This record gives sequence, C-alpha cells and structure tokens, in this order.
Amino acid sequence: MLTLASVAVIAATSGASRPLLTARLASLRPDAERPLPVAEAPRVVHVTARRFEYEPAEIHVAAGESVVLELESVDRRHGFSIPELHVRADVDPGTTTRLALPKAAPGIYVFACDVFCGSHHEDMAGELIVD
Ligand SMILES: [Cu+2]
Repeated sequence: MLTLASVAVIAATSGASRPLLTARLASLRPDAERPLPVAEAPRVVHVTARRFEYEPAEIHVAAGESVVLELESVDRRHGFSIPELHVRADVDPGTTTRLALPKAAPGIYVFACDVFCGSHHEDMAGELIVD
C-alpha cells in the first residue's frame, strides 16, 4: 500500500501539481476529508502485589475499553499472568510495570502470580471481570 510519504515523494519527483496530488490522495483514501479519530487514552488501573495477594483482587473493565495496568510489588518479585488472554509480566519492587490489557469478550478471567514467591504462592490470584 502507498503511504502518504510515498505519495509525497512521487509528487515531488514527478513534478506533479497540487491538484493532481490532491486527486491522488483522494483516490487512495476516500475518507481523506474526514478528520482522523483521536485515539482514546487508556484508563490506568494501579495494582499492588504482595505475598500472597493483589490489591485490588477484582479488576472491572468494560468490554472494548482500553486499559493499562500499572503493576507494583511492595515486597519481592511476583508475576502477573492472565493465561486465557496470553499476557503476563514480572512485577518487581521499586518498578512500575505497565501492561496493556488486550480487548476481551465479556467474562471472568483469572489472573495469578506465576513467579514462585513462597508458601502460599498458589493462592495469589484475582479476577479480571469484563462487563
Ligand atoms: Cu507467587
């Protein structure tokens, strides 16, 4: 596909007049007269990890909503994994890890720690609830 930049190069090297360039652009992008949609800024949800829980343990998002998690640990390295959505991250003390949630169909998705962190590691879990 031709990009705007390549069209500009074509116009510059071929000596095309401005009306010709406009015509070419219009044929490449029929909606060229319409303003481009402004990308919606994602909602940020802060999540704290500690032995052996997440706060909040339930994260609610709307279907189709753009959400970025900011993950922090207050004690040691943990993991944050949502196997069903194929996302995970390490969560370290002193560092904020940003994790964009993929858009998901309505439902309940379990998230859990996937970095062994002690005797109750297997209990460290929560739910992402997509409404
Ligand atoms: Cu763990």
